[in-house]
Amino acid sequence: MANKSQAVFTPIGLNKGNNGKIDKSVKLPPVTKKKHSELGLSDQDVVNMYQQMYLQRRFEERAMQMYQKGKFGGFLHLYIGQEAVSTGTVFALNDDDDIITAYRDHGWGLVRGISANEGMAELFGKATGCSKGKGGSMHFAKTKNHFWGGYGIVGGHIPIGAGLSFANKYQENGRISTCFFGDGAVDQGALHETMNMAQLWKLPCIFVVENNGYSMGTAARRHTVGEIHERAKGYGMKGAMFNGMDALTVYENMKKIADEVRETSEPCFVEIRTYRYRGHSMSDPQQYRSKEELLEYQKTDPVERMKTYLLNEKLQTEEEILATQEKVEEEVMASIEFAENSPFPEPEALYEDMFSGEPFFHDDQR
Ligand SMILES: Cc1ncc(C[n+]2csc(CCOP(=O)(O)OP(=O)(O)O)c2C)c(N)n1
Ligand SMILES: [Mg+2]
Repeated sequence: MANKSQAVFTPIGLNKGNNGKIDKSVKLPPVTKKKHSELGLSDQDVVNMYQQMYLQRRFEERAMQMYQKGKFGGFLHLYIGQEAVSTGTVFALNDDDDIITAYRDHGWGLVRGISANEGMAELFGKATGCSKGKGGSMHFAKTKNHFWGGYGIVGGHIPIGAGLSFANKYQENGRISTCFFGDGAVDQGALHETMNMAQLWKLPCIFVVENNGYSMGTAARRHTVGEIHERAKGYGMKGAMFNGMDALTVYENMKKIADEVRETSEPCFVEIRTYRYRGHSMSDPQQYRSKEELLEYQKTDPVERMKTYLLNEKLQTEEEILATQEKVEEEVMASIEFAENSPFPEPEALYEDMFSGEPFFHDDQR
């Protein structure tokens, strides 16, 4: 029998009591050195990217306040810190490429065309929301814009992401699908079953792990073995890993990968390293990480970085940036008023949107 003193236990991993050393939960690789023009982005594209990221940030900061004021309940998982991933990706994809994600979905919805009004009303559970007030924070969706929404079961939507690319391949429409999920989903059986099938059937799908360092209160290095992006090898699948705190880096890599997946009709498995600044959800006291760690990552803030880029490259002046910020602020404040003044769904709405056609069983069962 092994000597008790040799037994190795998982460290508690609080990043506390380690002589002030900051043990980062995810190591960020370097960002791109290329300028936007070298990446094929216009000056206006970069201005738009900043505006989008700032909208995602302010929308969620206000949503958090509204939640704290008790304006709405349920779950609220904030994407703050991860905005470069959604923004860089959406600018890299075609507008009709499919996107599906997990429950941390507000940023994705906004950048894929859900208005601040539709988003805020959804949080408030109002009929004018993007999911008619029946989805809430975790279920933003706008299928018209090929945004298939947020899903609450960890890893549960991964087969659906592959299903979307199966449909695209079957219809030979030239579209690809992208399926985003957290580091907490990489060890779910659904991921492995899906990756096996996707590689076997050569589905044009990009599987993307947004590794934000934590799955609820458990650091990635404590819940998963090895390097996440290396899982691709087990399926003979192409893989990549890059920095997700810089929208230009995300754009550069996602554009290259999307072009290749479209061209070859073969899947790819990608790990994007990022960081969430807020707790897992609103009820998280964040005992599992130190303030110092959070501050370290905030130094690489994606929204601030883009603002600095605009200024350094002389794409906009301080005044112009301020004007953008004010415009966004008005949009977000107006969305709160819109949400408050909108009606709740009628009780009958419970029976709507359950089936793609008319429900057939009501009459049959009488
Ligand atoms: C199948 C399943 N198990 C457990 C949960 C509870 N749960 C909700 S979120 C979460 C953590 C997921 O973390 P990650 O995938 O890293 O996403 P993140 O919250 O970091 O965006 C867990 C375990 C769930 N929703 N579904
Ligand atoms: Mg995570």
